[in-house]
Amino acid sequence: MAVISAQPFDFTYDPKAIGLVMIDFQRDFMEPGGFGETLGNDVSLLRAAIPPAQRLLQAFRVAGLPVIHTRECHKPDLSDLPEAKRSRGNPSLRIGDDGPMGRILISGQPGADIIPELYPADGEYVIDKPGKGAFYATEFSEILQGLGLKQLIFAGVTTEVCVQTTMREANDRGYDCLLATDATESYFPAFKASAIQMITAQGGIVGWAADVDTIVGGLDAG
Ligand code: TIU
Repeated sequence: MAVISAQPFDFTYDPKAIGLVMIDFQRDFMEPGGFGETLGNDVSLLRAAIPPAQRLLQAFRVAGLPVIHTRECHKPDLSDLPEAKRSRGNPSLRIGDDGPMGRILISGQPGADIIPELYPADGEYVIDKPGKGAFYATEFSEILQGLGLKQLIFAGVTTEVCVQTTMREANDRGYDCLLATDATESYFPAFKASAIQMITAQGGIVGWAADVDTIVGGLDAG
């Protein structure tokens, strides 16, 4: 077993059973004109996560370790979009409406794709998910089992929504989950800080947290 120094204590992992999960680094959340902005958010806040996420992704690629990307999006016919999700709140454009990057949060549209800075490489997994969590109504669980993974490193947006939801789902399924604190961002800095505290409190009730340089250093040593 190898070790990454983390909060609330060292994260121990099997170098043959660790994978990187990149949550929803999509244009719809990260760029103007997409879903995030229609909800009233300043999407520029998320961009700080890009350089650390690039370093983390590169480290996994160099090490030849598995990478799984997710995208929150819906089928063009909206058959996987609950009315409760479409009608929630008061966005300027709803899911499925036409926007400057194509239809909002719809599979195959430019806005639903991953930003060029973090675009998946050949051989990496890409999962389209209709919910906030990556396990609901997807093949994520089967992919993790097929790869034999036991420990997961998480990056992505937004910290307290899709990242935290997926970490909680993974934790309940028996995975050790480590959040890369500078490779995740929220539209609400206070929520990001609180999410990290919630995850690591009570002896790591949901998981662990460490910054990218520490994680990459731990991978190199492992
Ligand atoms: N709105 C918000 O903060 N997030 C989402 O709707 N989805 C994800 O976090 N991916």
